[in-house]
Amino acid sequence: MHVSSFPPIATGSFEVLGACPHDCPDTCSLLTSVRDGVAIKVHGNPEHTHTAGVLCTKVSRYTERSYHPERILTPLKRTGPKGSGQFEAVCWDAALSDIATRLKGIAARNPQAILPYSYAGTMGLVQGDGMAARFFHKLGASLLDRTICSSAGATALEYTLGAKLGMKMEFFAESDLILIWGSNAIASNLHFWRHVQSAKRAGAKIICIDPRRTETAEKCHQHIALRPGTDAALALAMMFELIRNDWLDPDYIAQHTVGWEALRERALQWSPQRAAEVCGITAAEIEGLAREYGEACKAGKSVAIRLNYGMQRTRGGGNAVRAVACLPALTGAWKSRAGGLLLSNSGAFPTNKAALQRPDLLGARQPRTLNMSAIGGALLQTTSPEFGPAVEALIVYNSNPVSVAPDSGRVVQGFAREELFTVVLEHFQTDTADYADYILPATTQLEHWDIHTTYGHTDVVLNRPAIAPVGQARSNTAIFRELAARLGFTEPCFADDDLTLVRQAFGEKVDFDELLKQGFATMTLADAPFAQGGFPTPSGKCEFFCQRLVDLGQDGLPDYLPNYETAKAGDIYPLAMISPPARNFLNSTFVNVKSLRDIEGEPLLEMHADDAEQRGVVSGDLVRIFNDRGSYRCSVRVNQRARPGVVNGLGVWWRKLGLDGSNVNELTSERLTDMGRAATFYDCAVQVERYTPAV
Ligand SMILES: Nc1nc2c(c(=O)[nH]1)N[C@H]1C(S)=C(S)[C@@H](COP(=O)(O)OP(=O)(O)OC[C@H]3O[C@@H](n4cnc5c(=O)[nH]c(N)nc54)[C@H](O)[C@@H]3O)O[C@H]1N2
Ligand SMILES: Nc1nc2c(c(=O)[nH]1)N[C@H]1C(S)=C(S)[C@@H](COP(=O)(O)OP(=O)(O)OC[C@H]3O[C@@H](n4cnc5c(=O)[nH]c(N)nc54)[C@H](O)[C@@H]3O)O[C@H]1N2
Ligand SMILES: [Mo]
Repeated sequence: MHVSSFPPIATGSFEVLGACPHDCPDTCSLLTSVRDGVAIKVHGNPEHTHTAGVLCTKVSRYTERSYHPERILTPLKRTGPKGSGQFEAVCWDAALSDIATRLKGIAARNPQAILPYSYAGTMGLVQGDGMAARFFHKLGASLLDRTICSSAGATALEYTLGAKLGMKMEFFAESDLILIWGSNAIASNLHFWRHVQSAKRAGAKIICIDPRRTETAEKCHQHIALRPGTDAALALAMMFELIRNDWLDPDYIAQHTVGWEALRERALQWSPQRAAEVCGITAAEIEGLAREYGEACKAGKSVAIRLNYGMQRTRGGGNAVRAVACLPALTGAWKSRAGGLLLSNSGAFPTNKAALQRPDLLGARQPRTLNMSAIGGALLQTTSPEFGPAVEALIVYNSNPVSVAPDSGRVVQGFAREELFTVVLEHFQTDTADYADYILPATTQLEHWDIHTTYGHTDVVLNRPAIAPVGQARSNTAIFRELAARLGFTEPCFADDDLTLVRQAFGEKVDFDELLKQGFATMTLADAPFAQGGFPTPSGKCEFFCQRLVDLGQDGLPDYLPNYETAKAGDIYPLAMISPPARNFLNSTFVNVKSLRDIEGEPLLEMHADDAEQRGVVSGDLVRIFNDRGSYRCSVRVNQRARPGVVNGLGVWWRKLGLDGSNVNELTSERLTDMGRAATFYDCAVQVERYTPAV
């Protein structure tokens, strides 16, 4: 039985329906078993088709995280130097009053000197940017460009298909051929993998395209281990082969696409031999891949591509996504519901962001926008006419930038500025919280209301609180409501409670009674969204050629853009480093949960035997990875997961739980992608040497 109540019931045993809050395409429907006010266990909801009663290892430990002995239980005020992690407990009233006074003083001079910093600690629309956005809009604070994860690919998809839309995840079970491209589904999209297994059992062929031989790659029929950042070259060479072998769908191209002649000309410059050089694979691999793809499409089979965000974290990430997203239109793969492509379906949700976030509270003001992927640089800027005022106050929630943002040497330097006033809303004393002037204890998903869209399946999922807040924790919304009151914001929207916010997220567009009853509501979306064309672009077609890009001074056609940092033998930094997710962490979340950290062991670099031999290192050795930005010490594992010339530094450890107080982002750069102004985490050249401790 699912009990709905707030505040949560303190006696008896029952199950509460919720939503997994994490940044993951799966957005599971959760059931929390509660006994006498204590959450005993979270399970996957068996009645939710996409969750199918199964949770990943991480989230099945959610109660361990919520009741963690190091959970922050009271507001904390800094007593030592920034970064030292020394704090004393203070009462809520003192903390909020002091914060309000500080913000008021800065806002009176220039509110743009205040910067909110948040990302996807929770994907909830309410604890994410419900009340917080209202608060910062009313204040007139700087806006944050949320680019740290997906904006290159998302922008590319919008330019090509018109929206973040694609195949439904469940139809991959019916596909005859699946390309898993830049995704480690077993680690980061587990519920999708189920559908791949069904397809495989029914005879489908599965091919993985990924520089790393991931747990997913090794379970596919074929793995193409290209160099990072070379996907556009591969896709263009596939087009070359599709053209040469007449595996195209001329009717679909004629009716539903724009720019075919120009794309054809571009693709014909990309022979498999040329692309093979760039990608570091053989021409035969490319020809074989194109043949599998082209012949299956030509034979009317269902041919699907699962893209994930792994392939858009390099300089040319946007162009790469555009190149791949052209393939299903060239072959007419969209005509089957089990064919086409899926990067994200987040465009399917009729979220009323304006009602939640109230940008109208800005009035006529147009604050500047600062890019979260270059936060180190932004914090180190002084006041200037181009930049505007130096950042004087930083309010961080749902994010751990000192761990996850690139070039952490600069990020740390920025956070360490003595005169910067920093408030961090957190569950734990993260690397970021160590630099706060105030840490405010936030509730976890078990303790607050929220409502979720997803970027995998197409259901809205509701989260009810299962237990009362732990310690003195308050929800993000409650904290921003309190601050709004103290700053004298009197608009009625600052009094909206969480359930009101939950309802505002979709208004009448979602049946709220259905949500309350079953915990989720399914969006209506065509099964084969582009079978008859109908792309939501300005032309109504799939835009191989995109005039909007030309208007921005960019190439209108997808092209291969080499990485900023192309590592070659003989260079000072001859290895390309990627830093994909560790399976048992969720970005930097869960790194402090001991049972999960024990599975990961220690910070790890995977290296190919050839590269290891040249450096005289063997598995288990400590190594120093370095480039001009910094250095990071970790343990090396010499294995087949790494291809020659590429090392895999699995992410994203807390700096203070690593071996030398740093993590992999010590090495990554603040440079941005071609589209979407996104981070280029996987465009990073390094050198590796055996670490010998000084005696
Ligand atoms: N367990 C776990 N699950 C997660 C996360 C996590 O940290 N841990 N993160 C979540 C988040 S924030 C996101 S955004 C999503 C998606 O998260 P993603 O970061 O897209 O994660 P993956 O699906 O692992 O895909 C990354 C894959 O891309 C590969 N890759 C790296 N560079 C390239 C390249 O240039 N080309 C190609 N073809 N492949 C490349 C990597 O080796 C890796 O296997 O997953 C979410 N799920
Ligand atoms: N090198 C490298 N760096 C990466 C990546 C990579 O692949 N390689 N991946 C990048 C990607 S894809 C992403 S999305 C970013 C993710 O970056 P972030 O969104 O910063 O993600 P997390 O590291 O999970 O940190 C989220 C924090 O929010 C807190 N939190 C969770 N729920 C709540 C809440 O309700 N209230 C408050 N106040 N806090 C809450 C958690 O305790 C946690 O510390 O990292 C990026 N960084
Ligand atoms: Mo992400």
